[in-house]
Amino acid sequence: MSRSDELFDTDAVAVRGPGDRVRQGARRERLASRGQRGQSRGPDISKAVGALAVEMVGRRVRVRLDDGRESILPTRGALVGVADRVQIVDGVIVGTEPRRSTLERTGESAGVRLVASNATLLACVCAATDPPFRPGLVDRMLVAAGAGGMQAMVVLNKCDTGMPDAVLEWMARYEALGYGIALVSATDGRGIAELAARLSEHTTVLVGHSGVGKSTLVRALVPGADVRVGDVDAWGRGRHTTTAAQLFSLPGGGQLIDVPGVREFGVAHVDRHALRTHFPELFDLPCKYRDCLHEGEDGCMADEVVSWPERLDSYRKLLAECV
Ligand SMILES: Nc1nc2c(ncn2[C@@H]2O[C@H](COP(=O)(O)OP(=O)(O)O)[C@@H](O)[C@H]2O)c(=O)[nH]1
Ligand SMILES: [Mg+2]
Ligand SMILES: [Zn+2]
Repeated sequence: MSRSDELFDTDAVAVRGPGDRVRQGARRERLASRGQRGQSRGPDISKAVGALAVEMVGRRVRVRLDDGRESILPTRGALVGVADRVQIVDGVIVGTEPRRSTLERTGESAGVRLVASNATLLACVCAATDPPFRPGLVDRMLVAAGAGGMQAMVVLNKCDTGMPDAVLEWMARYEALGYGIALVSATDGRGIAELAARLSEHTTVLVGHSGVGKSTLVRALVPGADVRVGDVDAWGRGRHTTTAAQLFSLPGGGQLIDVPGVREFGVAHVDRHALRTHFPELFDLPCKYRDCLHEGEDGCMADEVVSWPERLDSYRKLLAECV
């Protein structure tokens, strides 16, 4: 499987490089500090206005103020994700409030990327055949959800085009592992009302391979939503894509974050000793050593106990990538 870095449809996502260096807004910050020569103070946070980040627009951020007004603002020294509560001083975003969750993925060359903030649920959206169902990609997203501090579910979209047994079997496995599942069609509407009810208590981030129908799902769940992500071509790349991520309010309650599709989802930022905690079937295995990493070492019981060898393969593959 290729791990080429063009993972997201657009590059317009916040980027955190090696050593946590905040690159986003770095140039702007340099320019700004040049213009401020002679001024010794940074932004006066006591004068900050709070707002909600609702869309990434290139390197700027659309924010919604508490009175409902919206504005597209630059950032200075702040790494912002959609659904962050931001602090604004003099028309510039200078900080974010503490997050309740952080969805991150590792890019091949650009370090760790912030996909979304403050989601309580990750909905991993898949299709059975177009594009093909990829359990390995699902597993990565479930790990990223667990590591970032949110619940996770798997949504099989495009059920109007058929539900192959092999895919239904995978969905049943995820359900048996304790993840929520939903079988839906964004185009004929099946399963959408039930899904909306389940999302009503959450800020949900929709993630999945390009072309699985995330944006179409947003339109089905939020009638009239102004989804700005364009069509996808045969390679799953967005055309006319001007936005990286967008937040929507669900009519029945809850919020939805649409992010551009991924072809890969790196989780190398996850601690390798914590990785097994994001695979429910690896809890409490009767291995010889309590801190067993389940690599099949002496006294490891994983190969005998775990029912789905594909999941164990998936775990070991990720383990090899993790720090
Ligand atoms: N048959 C079928 N096609 C769908 C469904 N949902 C989305 N599509 C189509 O799949 C393609 C990709 O959808 P899109 O929402 O752009 O995918 P995204 O890249 O995940 O945002 C579009 O041609 C959609 O019309 C569905 O439930 N059934
Ligand atoms: Mg989309
Ligand atoms: Zn073991």
